[in-house]
Amino acid sequence: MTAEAAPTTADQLLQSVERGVLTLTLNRPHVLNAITPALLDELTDALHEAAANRVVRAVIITGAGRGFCSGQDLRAAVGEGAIDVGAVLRDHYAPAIRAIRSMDQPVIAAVNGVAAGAGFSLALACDLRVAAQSATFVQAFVRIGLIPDLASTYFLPRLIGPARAAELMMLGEAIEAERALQMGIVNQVVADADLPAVAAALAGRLAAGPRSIALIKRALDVSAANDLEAQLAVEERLQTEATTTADFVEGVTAFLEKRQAEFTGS
Ligand code: T3D
Repeated sequence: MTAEAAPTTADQLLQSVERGVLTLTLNRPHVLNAITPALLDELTDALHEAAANRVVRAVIITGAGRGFCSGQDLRAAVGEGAIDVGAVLRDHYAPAIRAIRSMDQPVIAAVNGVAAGAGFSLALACDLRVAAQSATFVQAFVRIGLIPDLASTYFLPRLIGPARAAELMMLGEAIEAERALQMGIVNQVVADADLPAVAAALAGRLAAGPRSIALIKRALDVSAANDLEAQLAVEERLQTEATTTADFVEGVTAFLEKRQAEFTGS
């Protein structure tokens, strides 16, 4: 298959595991990795499998070719005729977002090119975002008369504030990776050629980290909806859990022995 040929449904999501890092590559490069219900179902299944796999300690989501993800496949959407969009979102798209947020392992979006519409949302649902210099971000929904979905209206205002979120969503203008960095949408911008290695190194660091990374993810996820008292209670519960882990014992022991800790994620 050439890089631009339409992949069969069997290879629209590529998977590889190396040193505890699962890389999931959206593989529909001929449409800049536009998503379909079938692709999102595969992504959700892969994330659920990873969540239950102790070998996988971090996940990278990226795109094949020059795009990260151009959002809903508009050709497929039109071709399907009178589709029940609500059902598609509920049954095929929302589960992928829930899978990312509910799994213990941290998920990194390695944004290799344009992230448009639901592709932007997908990146926002991840824990960390690393972008290639040439990547662009566009809340494309309004351009075609839609509202942002796949939880963009949840994640983006929390990440950058309601005013900036409204600007991006209502105007639908593309922003460059550097602007996304300034706004706090991405954690890091790197040279295009360096993106795979930088994302792999970051994921590798997380994969070698302690069990408490999963607990930090849980604490951060609930913090936006909690008041101070509720969040103090969450910390009390999760910190108690952290102190029961083998990694806590290893972390303290390594400190006292003046050596590098070797965490197992347990
Ligand atoms: O229906 C529902 O379920 C509701 C849910 C909606 C969620 C959404 O995500 S709505 C938003 C959908 N996405 C968009 O509106 C973005 C559409 N794409 C673009 O605006 C542009 O393609 C980009 C800004 C992303 C990139 O522009 P550019 O100039 O770099 O590339 P291009 O030439 O426009 O695209 C390259 C090819 O990919 C082209 O195909 P061709 O002409 O070479 O055969 C283009 O048609 C195709 N492509 C890009 N995006 C999509 C797409 N094909 C289908 N669906 C797409 N989303």
